[in-house]
Amino acid sequence: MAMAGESSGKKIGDCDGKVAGNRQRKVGLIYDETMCKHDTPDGEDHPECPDRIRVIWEKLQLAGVSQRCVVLGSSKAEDKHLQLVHTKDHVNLVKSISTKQKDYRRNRIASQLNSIYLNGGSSEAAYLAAGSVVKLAEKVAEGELDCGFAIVRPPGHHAEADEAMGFCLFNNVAVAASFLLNERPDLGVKKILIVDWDVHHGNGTQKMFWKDPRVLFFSVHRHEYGGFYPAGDDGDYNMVGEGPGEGFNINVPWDQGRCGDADYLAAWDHILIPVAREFNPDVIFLSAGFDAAINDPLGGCCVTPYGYSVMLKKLMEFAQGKIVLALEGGYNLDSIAKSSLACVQVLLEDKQIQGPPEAYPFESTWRVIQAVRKRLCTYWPSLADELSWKLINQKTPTPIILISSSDSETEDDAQGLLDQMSKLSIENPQGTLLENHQVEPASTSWRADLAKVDVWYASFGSNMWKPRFLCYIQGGQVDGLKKVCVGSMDKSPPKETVWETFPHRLFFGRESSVGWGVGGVAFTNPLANLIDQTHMCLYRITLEQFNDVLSQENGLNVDSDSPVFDLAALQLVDNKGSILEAPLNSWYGNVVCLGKERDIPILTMTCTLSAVEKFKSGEIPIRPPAKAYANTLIRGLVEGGRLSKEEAEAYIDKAVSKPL
Ligand code: Q9C
Ligand code: ZN
Repeated sequence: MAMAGESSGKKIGDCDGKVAGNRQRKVGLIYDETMCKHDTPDGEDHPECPDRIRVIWEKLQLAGVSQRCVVLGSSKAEDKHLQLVHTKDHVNLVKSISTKQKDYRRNRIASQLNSIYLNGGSSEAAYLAAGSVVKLAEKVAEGELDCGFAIVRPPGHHAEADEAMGFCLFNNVAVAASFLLNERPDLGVKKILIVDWDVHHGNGTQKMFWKDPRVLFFSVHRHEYGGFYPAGDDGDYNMVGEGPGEGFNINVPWDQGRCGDADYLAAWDHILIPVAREFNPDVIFLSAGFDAAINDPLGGCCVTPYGYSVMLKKLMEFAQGKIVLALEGGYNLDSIAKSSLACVQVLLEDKQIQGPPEAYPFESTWRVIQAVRKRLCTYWPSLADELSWKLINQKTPTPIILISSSDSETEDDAQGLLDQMSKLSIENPQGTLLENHQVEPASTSWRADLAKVDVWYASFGSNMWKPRFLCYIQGGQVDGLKKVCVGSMDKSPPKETVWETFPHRLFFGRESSVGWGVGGVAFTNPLANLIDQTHMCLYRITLEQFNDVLSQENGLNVDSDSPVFDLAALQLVDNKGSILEAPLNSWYGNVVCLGKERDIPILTMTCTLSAVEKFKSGEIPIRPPAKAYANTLIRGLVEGGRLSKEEAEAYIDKAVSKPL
């Protein structure tokens, strides 16, 4: 098209004297300290903090790259531009925040929103964030700049037409994309690709362009079957758009939280890049959150600055390199500064930075990529071919984080399980091959380390009865249980016991168990839901003790050289909604973090999601609990003061009779 063929940057003139075609690209940067005024009203710490944009700006200056860019002042968005994607009410609400005289009025508004704080600086920052992306986009579309990076906050991609959420007030990128399409038709921008690599799904952007074929929205994010923020089905790969927009919405939903460069680049090479080639955008927006970066406290993924630079480089092949980056999330200050620098160096076409050694995607990554390709291949023929067997065999086996069980012993042959585990090689995302039993040198020091960390062990089965749980700590046997426990190495009792209710489904299944005889044992659906409520008894114990409980439940020895569930595993699940699926056939191959209680993670153990499917299909039987087992649960609920005897019996009956 006409605009796209014109050379860019002619209005500003060559800044470094290189001839056109081989000249230094004009890279715009927008940063404004005013956006730091948006902060928590009470000075409380929050991951979405003012320093996020400061550290990025400082990094670019220290590295000497901002000096090679065109630095622009920020601009406030105009209401009519905001209203291209937001309702009038929403714009007015955000505007009104600064006029409120008192924090409590703002706090009231914020408390009705999902993951939002507000202070006196919030309105101005939100207007500047959106307006700055508009300004940068306009200059890039005009050709005054080649590309650019708007270092803005608050972020935008969760903000919906009529709703602020997920730290986002206005949807900065959506406002700017809509501005180009609707307010500046003279610039000839007819097709826009929005790439969202923030670790969270860009729900707001998706909805705003759901039926719009002019905007191809691509989001890659942690999804975990709807368990990761923003929870639900919106980020599913089946969400492809509607009406004229059908096929113009692409989600790549990771089902686990350890993805790194290899996984992201596989999504690029086998989904995004072929589609971008077919779509042939006039301009690209990048919702550049850096919370999939290695060491991000919310993301849990491990994309390196090198990974980001390669992903960006690949996008610059399209739209004549007209690409507008807008900061979204990213909460490790060091990681976001380094990742941002790597990206600006790509925009400047500096020499490619060095990366870590070649690694392979996870097996689950190939599964997701294949599902996405299949769902979208009618709209994008370049996705139609089956990926070659050779390609998808280049994979990292899913690391076995733990083999856990719930409150009842697993029926799997524990030694057989151990044998299988010892044969497996585990590769980490960086590609270093680790032999399973050499992951950690044989050591007894793990006990000392893990003894320093407390967790809440949330029991929903027989362990709710304290004497039964204490068997796992102090050793021994209780009524109805057909075996003796050895106890934990550290025999100190739980420091605290509290009861809580969680939105998960309790059910009973399997034919019989060694410990309790004929009848099912308790499981809880790893996924939360809005209807069900499961009572759980939380014991505050050390991570060392938690390991010993796990081992005993699995029939393993407690004097192992290495922990089953170590600090790294804790870090991986330390995020509400995280699920670790053990790829083996154990009954309770899944540890789920249910959230936190006074900043201490709450862990429970249950079956995998695939087992839930088998319970549903009848492949694994649903069975009422053995009598002795049910009595133990009831005693737990009654003696713990949680329910009356009648209530406890009714609670178990309901879990037994209600279909899954
Ligand atoms: N249970 C961005 O990265 N987490 N937003 C809230 C509540 C909110 C992230 C957890 C995460 C929002 C732009
Ligand atoms: Zn995010």
